Amino acid sequence: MKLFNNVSRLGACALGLMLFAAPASAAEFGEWDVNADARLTSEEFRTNFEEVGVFNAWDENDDLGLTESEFETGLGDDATAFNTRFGDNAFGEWDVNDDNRLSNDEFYNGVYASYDSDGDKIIEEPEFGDIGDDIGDGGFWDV
Ligand SMILES: [Ca+2]
Ligand SMILES: [Ca+2]
Ligand SMILES: [Ca+2]
Ligand SMILES: [Ca+2]
Repeated sequence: MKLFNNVSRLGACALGLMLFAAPASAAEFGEWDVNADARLTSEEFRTNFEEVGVFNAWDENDDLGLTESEFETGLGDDATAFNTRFGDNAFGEWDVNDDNRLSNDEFYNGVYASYDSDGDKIIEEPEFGDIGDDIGDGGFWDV
């Protein structure tokens, strides 16, 4: 019985260390997946990605639209990493109505579709892995 207690205490201790080791700022799939069904819908994605604050930070004149120039300024030095991930015409592809301006909806839908690499309208955990990296320190969504 004593041995069992010691073993379970060790287990709890290891679990505590693992939780402690996870960087607090990294985006966690489990936290974004509000209803815990292992699928991120576009609504779950948008709610959480809005909190990251990219769109508002990039929208310099606060008109709720991103011009190509605001978009490029927002990316800054991260443009190369961004283009490697999404191709060099993401702005054009996301601008669905071709008015050379990304609305809120166009931006979030475009970002969501870009991470949904198998195109099934759901972000699964493997697809989410890139989001965590991109939001983290030095990632292109690090605002
Ligand atoms: Ca979900
Ligand atoms: Ca703007
Ligand atoms: Ca547009
Ligand atoms: Ca998917």
